[in-house]
Amino acid sequence: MSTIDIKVPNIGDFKDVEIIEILVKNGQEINKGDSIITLESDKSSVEVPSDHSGKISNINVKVGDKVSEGDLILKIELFKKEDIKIDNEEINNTKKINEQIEPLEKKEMSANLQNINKSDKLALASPRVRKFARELGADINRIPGSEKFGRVSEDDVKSFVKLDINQKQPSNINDGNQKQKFKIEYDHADFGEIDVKDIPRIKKLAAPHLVNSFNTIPHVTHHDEIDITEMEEFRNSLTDHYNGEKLKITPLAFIMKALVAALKEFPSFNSSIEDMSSGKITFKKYFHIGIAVDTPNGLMVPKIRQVDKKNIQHLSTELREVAQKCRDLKIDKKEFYGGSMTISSLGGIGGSFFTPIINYPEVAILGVSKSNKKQILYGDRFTSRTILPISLSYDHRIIDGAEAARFCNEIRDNLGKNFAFKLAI
Ligand code: CAO
Repeated sequence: MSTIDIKVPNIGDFKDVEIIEILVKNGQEINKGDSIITLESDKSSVEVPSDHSGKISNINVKVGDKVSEGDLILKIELFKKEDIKIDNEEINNTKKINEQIEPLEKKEMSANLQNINKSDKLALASPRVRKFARELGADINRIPGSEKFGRVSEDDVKSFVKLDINQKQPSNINDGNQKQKFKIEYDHADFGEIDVKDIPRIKKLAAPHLVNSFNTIPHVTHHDEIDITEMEEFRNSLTDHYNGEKLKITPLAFIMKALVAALKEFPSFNSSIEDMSSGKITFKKYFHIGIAVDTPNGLMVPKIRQVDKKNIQHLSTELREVAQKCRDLKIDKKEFYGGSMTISSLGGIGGSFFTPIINYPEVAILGVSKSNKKQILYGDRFTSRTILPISLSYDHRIIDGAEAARFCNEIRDNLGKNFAFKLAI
């Protein structure tokens, strides 16, 4: 079986442009002309088609990579001649069937929604329609296409979004599309010079998730202060066994460990609720902690896996590497899924206390602010201690205030009086 390279063709002005979608998977069979990736420049986006039919054997690029003409996209194993014949017959049959089908009625679309949600099919759609769906926060692969070969049109996107909102959201809840509801009655430019820019893509993608979390979960935020004097003395005393140099370990590694020890005592914080009406809650037995990472493209929340099984130094190094991957847009999408609870740390920047938004469908998030030295009454005299402000936002549907306060006490003890014991686990 012969293998062939599929490279970026000559596509006009598109040089060193970002890949925003990979439309195929390893092992997938594709036909000549099928779209394989979407590129997006500052001005527009374009789908790159395959110039051969065959089975994909190796995808050489990932979302976020920048490519130009001639760069290798993927390799495909060419079909044998008989396969091509069968393939063409199938296409002809599909064509005939599709030509007879009327565009789907709304009712049918609603029923199909359920099936399509479960499948992992990749949608056929033009770059303009894909962009439109992205702007509305809709996953194009979940939208039933009413055109030939199931191609998704702009009207399909509109119907899907309307149905999705009607099915999932009570009518009195803000769907994030406030533009029509609260249109301002003046123009900013009337008051001085202004500059209107595009909202970065990652912020646009995150927006519906934040709005959904804020609107769905009744948040309460519990603030506390933790005395981490001994923890900080210990952290600053750590040296490399081999060269005797000071180890650079982030306080966040200790906080992750303390959080996981608390999650073991309070399993309801390591749970997820996707749909309250189902009456079900999922308890997770793993400890993958999400860390909010500030990047030039917007906030990302990758997971640090199996925090319970890793030591402080390992966690610190892994966190640094994962944060860098996010900033370089080299992180795989699946690293954003499957978390226990999230930590949002502004400790390296500043401030004391904030109200973090829960990373839906998780049920709590720990906000960490900058530790400071404070004079406090310690025993019977004032002394200087290092104090860490924390802010725990929790889902009040499932967690009561008293439980949240106890959970914070547990974190406090794990970073304070119990910390040597807990870290040894
Ligand atoms: N108190 C005091 N100092 C702290 C601290 C804290 N709580 N946490 C970290 N620091 C110190 C670190 O020790 C480091 O000091 P040195 O340079 O002297 O070693 C410095 O602050 C910088 O830390 P950092 O922020 O670069 O690294 P980190 O490991 O602490 O955090 C990460 C990593 C990815 C969480 C961070 O870089 C980041 O992106 N933070 C922003 C997250 C965010 O935006 N959250 C808000 C989301 S809205 O909910």
